[in-house]
Amino acid sequence: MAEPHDEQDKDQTKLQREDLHGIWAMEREAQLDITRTEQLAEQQKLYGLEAAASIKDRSITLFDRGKRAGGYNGTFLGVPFLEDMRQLGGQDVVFVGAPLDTGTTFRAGTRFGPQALRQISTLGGFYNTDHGVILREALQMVDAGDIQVIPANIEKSFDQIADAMSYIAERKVLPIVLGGDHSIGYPTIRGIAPFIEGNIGIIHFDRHSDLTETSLDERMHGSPFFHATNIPNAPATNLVQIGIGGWTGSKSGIRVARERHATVISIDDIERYGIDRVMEFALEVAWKNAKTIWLSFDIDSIDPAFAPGTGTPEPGGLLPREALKMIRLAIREGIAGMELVEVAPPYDVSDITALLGGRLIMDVLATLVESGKLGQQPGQASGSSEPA
Ligand SMILES: [Mn+2]
Repeated sequence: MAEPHDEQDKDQTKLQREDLHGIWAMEREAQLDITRTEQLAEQQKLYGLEAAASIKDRSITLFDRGKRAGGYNGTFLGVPFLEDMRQLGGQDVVFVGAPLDTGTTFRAGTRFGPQALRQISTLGGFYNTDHGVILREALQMVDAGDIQVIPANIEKSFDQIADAMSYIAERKVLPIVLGGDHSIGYPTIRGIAPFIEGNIGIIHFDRHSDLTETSLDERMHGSPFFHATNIPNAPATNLVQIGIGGWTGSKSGIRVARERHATVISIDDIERYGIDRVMEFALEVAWKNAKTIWLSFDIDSIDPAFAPGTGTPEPGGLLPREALKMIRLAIREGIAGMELVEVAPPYDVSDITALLGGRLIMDVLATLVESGKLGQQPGQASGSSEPA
């Protein structure tokens, strides 16, 4: 076969099919060696685990173990990347990305949320003066990389996320889910619910109620809690929604909240009664006859002046200091896990939204250590004789 760049290129004779470089490339494709690629794919299938039953292409894994595994920018806080998911178990915390924005109805971009959270998370260290905690000492943490979502199909993505969450719940490691739009709030709870012996209370920070059955004919990011509270052990009576209000919410969601007897706490309530009283009330509702709590934190619950990098910004939200104080109170009795959703890097400025999101996660972990709900408290490991 003639090389395409031979002297004969310059001839003015009629072109033949085999003169084309494109035709040469087609022939060449059949000769390419793919031994290493196939070996790697086999290893990725083992390490990434089997995909959900609804996924037809069985080369797809549950956890992404391809070239984007672990995010483009390293792991959350720089903790070890757990490449082989069969090794999950015995750790205190697993960070896992759900890079989905198929559930957004207007401004997409949250598929880049996990990597933005990971990248900026390494700005700080593991030590925090306010909590008096060194996270690396107190907790065994790994980053599982991202769940393999199916961007063209939200229901298959839900199946993947639910299966991944079940896998983590079964191994009793606390999941910290890096979103992703808020549609993931349904499959995360669906995945862990079967492993909770009793009811799950949901503490949900948001400017939007996210209780609409469908948007644009699908279960989107305004729908997670309609479907999550249909799960028998996640009743709406244990759902507390904090920060709801403004012009971007949905009327039908508020109707569902009323019909199902969910609890809605507005920004005005927080202003009027103060953070301590409101959170005491929220905990009472969320924990009533419940075994544990799921924390679902939408970054748009914080005012867009501080968190502009999000799909549905709504002016008048929480101040960062209020939010940090509120989540510390929200989780002091422990949690089954949390998700931090709706960080959309394309709209962010100086990474401040991702920074705040990561900071909320770190404060959750430090609070769990501080309150003795997770890991080792300072002094425990070394057998220090400080007074109890
Ligand atoms: Mn929201």
